[in-house]
Amino acid sequence: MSGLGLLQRNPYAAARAAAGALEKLTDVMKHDIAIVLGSGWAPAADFLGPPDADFPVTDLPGFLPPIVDGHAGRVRSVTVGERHLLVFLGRTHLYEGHGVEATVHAVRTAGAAGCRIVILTNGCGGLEGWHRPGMPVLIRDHLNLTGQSPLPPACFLDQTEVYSARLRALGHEVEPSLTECVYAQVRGPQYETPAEIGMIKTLGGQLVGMSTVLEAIAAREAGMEVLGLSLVTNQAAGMTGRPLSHQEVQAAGQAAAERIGRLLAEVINRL
Ligand code: 8IG
Repeated sequence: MSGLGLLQRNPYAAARAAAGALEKLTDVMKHDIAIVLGSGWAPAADFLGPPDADFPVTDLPGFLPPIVDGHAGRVRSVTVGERHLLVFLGRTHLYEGHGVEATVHAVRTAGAAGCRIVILTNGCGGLEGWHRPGMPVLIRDHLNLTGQSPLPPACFLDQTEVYSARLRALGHEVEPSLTECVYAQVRGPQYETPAEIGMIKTLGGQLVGMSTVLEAIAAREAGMEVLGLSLVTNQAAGMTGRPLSHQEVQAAGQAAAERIGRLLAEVINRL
């Protein structure tokens, strides 16, 4: 199904249309918690429980097929106790060039489907000396370095607590060793130069990646509570003396799959 014209003309109507299609495909009238699984996190989906429905995201109007990752581009509906989870395996990135509306369509669809909580996950580079590949980190706050916004003109959204303190506290309960960091979203698709990493550090960024921030803004606009979870898959450019490798990034995700899958499942159990 396409629906890409509507997405550009009226992204909120497009989200309602996608939520309508989701209801038909899943037979679930209202979902409760949305989870977006980014780089390295897709294998964690299996720890959330067996899906009641599992289909390509392109079965929903307004969604694009994935351009990276074999595993990605699917949607699951998973029932855990009384709650219906809406799980997106993979996401549309800003660097794909389809615009901000396409990058936040999953979050807006989740809001239109009834979700009041969204868990945004990603793989990222770590800027702190103590960051190691395979380390999960809670997002405390963000830097929007994309120069873009998903919001309509003159929508002066409050951003004093984008990443819910309540949900971060639950994360600490589940895993006391979790730290909190500031995540910076850049457009990509190129990784940073060492000079750009120096700039981001000076600005207060501790994690760098190509997702999450615009989605978190759209989620707050929709009134959802946001939990941000990053998986450090590599040390940021210039920190190791070696170039960044996409293979290394994927290997870190594979190695951490069980740990971060259990972490996600435990957090969801406490929501
Ligand atoms: I995974 O080091 C992953 N995504 N911008 N920089 C940026 N994005 C990333 C990185 C990184 N690692």
